[in-house]
Amino acid sequence: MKTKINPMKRPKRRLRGAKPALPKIAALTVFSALALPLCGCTVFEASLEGMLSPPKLTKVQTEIYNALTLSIGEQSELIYPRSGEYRSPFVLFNMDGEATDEAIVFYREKSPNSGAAGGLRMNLLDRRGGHWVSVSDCSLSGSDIENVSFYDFGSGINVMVSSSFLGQPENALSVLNYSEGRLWELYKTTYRFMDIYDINDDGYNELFLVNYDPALESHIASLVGQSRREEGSRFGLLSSAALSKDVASVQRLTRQRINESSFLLFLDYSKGDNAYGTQILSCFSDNLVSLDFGEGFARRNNSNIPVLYSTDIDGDGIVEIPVTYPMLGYEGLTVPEQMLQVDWFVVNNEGIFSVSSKYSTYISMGYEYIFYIPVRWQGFVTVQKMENSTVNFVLYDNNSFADIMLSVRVSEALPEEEGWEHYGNEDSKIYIKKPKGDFPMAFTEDELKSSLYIVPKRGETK
Ligand SMILES: [Ca+2]
Ligand SMILES: [Ca+2]
Ligand SMILES: [Ca+2]
Repeated sequence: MKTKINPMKRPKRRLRGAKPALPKIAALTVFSALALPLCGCTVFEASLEGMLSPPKLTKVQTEIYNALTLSIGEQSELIYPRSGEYRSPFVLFNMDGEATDEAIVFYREKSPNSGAAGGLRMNLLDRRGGHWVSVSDCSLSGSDIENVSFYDFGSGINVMVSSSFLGQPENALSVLNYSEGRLWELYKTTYRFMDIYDINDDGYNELFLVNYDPALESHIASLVGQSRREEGSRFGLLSSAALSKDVASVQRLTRQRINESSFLLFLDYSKGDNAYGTQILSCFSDNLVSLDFGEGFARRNNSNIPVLYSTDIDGDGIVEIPVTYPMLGYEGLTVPEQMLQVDWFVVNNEGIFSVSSKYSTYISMGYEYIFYIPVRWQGFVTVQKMENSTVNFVLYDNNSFADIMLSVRVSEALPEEEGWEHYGNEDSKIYIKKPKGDFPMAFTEDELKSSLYIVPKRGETK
């Protein structure tokens, strides 16, 4: 359910809990090495791994730690952010107009008076007269720091701190800046999905957040950023919109530019129970509006098809939205048994928004290729799954598989059986086999080239 902050434009998702337990042990070890009055047994509670390679604080970290304990005392535990670029309890970053770095330290109060709250806090230290001095301290929601990042949203550097609550789908977010010698909290919220992206192409990122509103029984999307509407620019909520009621969790955000100030946002989501959909929002002058297209672009997933997202599959700047249907002849089977056809829809923008189907395709299991089903095959040809990552495109006649039109195989080497030809460039793992003889539905070479598209490996361009 939970999605982490994406430091830059496109997601680099991290699995929750992927970080091993080492950092916490390390935190205790750091603490016990510096906090002398602790009883000796703490050291022996550390794992063997921790004892063999005790984390050493650098000179700067030691100076910062000493300045921190001067300010808050020693009854605290350093907290390691669980994901992202900054994984140390000591984060150094230049946050203001003055040229040297400031330090942020995350810690948890150990005082018995800290009550039911998580006791998470952050302390900001700056250099004064050649020494580190604690200048600001604030509490944070949640029980663990998930991610720390720095962004300029249009009015100087802000620090974003995400934290999680044990066993809850929400994360907390605080956006703060450091000016006039203290920390200011500019914005605070909870969220279930977040993406950070320059949604309106003004050169600065915005936050796109989704959270669940129990009163409305609906997920709400929010756009948060630097407002430039009035003379006094301000960081905060720009607009929000309720999403379709069947949103259970958000998977991914994709954007399409319409013109200078208008954009379409495609929010792929799970409805639960192996059903997926896409919510489209328009964003005009930073105003989010949910668009309703009735069916909601329903799709299923099974072991015969990769997970599909809204994406610009043909590189023309227009986002295509996937919708799945059982292939001819698979309608009566259960979803796990079905071969699925994927139709891709686009939004037409002619005064009012409407949608239309652009392509019908078969997508290979590992997303190695997209087969664009030619119009003259539609309604007549279906797909038969064979062994060795092979599928046959076959005529479907009288409720049964008939003539094979084309076979496509994904293979590291040329298949041993006769008739297979390599298809595509030299890196391609695609082999094809065409039927012998003349069929009315057979492909010409040109038709084949425009139908069978090899998906570039990651890192390659189209
Ligand atoms: Ca500075
Ligand atoms: Ca922007
Ligand atoms: Ca496209």
